Amino acid sequence: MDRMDVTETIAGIQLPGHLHTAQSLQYAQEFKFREGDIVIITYPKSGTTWMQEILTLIYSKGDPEVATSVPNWERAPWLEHMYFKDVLKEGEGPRIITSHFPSELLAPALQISKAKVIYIARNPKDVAVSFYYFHKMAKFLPNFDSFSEFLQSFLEGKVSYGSWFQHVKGWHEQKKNLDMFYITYEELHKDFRRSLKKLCRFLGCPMYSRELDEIENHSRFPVMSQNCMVNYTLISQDIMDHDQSKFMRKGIVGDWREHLTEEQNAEFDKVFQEKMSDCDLRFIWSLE
Ligand code: PPS
Repeated sequence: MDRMDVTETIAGIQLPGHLHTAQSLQYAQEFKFREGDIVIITYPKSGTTWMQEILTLIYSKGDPEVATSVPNWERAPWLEHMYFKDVLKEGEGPRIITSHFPSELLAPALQISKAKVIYIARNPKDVAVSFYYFHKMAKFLPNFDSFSEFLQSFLEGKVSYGSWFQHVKGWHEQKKNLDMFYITYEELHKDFRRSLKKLCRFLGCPMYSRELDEIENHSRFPVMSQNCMVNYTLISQDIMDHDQSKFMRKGIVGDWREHLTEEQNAEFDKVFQEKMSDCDLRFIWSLE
């Protein structure tokens, strides 16, 4: 059977069978993290690829050689993907592992390890817009007839990878139990240099100013969007159709303003307030 048409389910969350199998999900749940591992955790479309690139560049001291010659899914593979076992590198430097799993599936294993966790959150209105376009281009995700239909499912948590609200709240609660660096996509935008320095301190990686310059330069959106090792143009058109939408689409904060109607925005705010009332996280909705 074509895995493009298969959906896997774990903990009530649906995941594309093109990337996940029952075995890969089992393997991910049993995975033993170890001291030195760095785990990037995100809800999709929150800045995963950006962070994969930043980490690659931190460990190469700003040299773009690896970032421009090895695909991101090999440098920082997704724990739950079916190819994970085969590509996880055992060599110099830390193992960099990525995951979209919610906290209930991964936090227990991380708590008994000394792995470092980097969680990136993005304001959910921009996540919804980015995810909608990703559904249009990624042929392994379900079709939605309109943005409004997608938005409804997103707010109800009835999309692939589950509820944004549960993901963000669940991981935020784990801050106290894990060696975690929590950052938002918007903070990276607002003050990249400051965010980068904080991240380097968390990782225990001192950097010279010229190395920070190189990292900043090579992880800028215009540079990354031309890098075929991160822009997914290496993937065939029948799996990711870049004519529908680019993977590196806009890379901005506040694009939701171009997409949500006043009614949709009011409905979003209502659901956000209800679901986040027990959480003190604050999001940046626009940089203007
Ligand atoms: S995925 O599919 O979960 O791995 O996607 P993810 O990488 O988390 O998110 C993709 C969005 O991140 C944007 N992006 C960036 N923004 C700013 N700067 C840089 N360097 C950058 N790299 C990726 C990418 O464009 C997607 O956002 P949208 O809003 O769709 O443009």
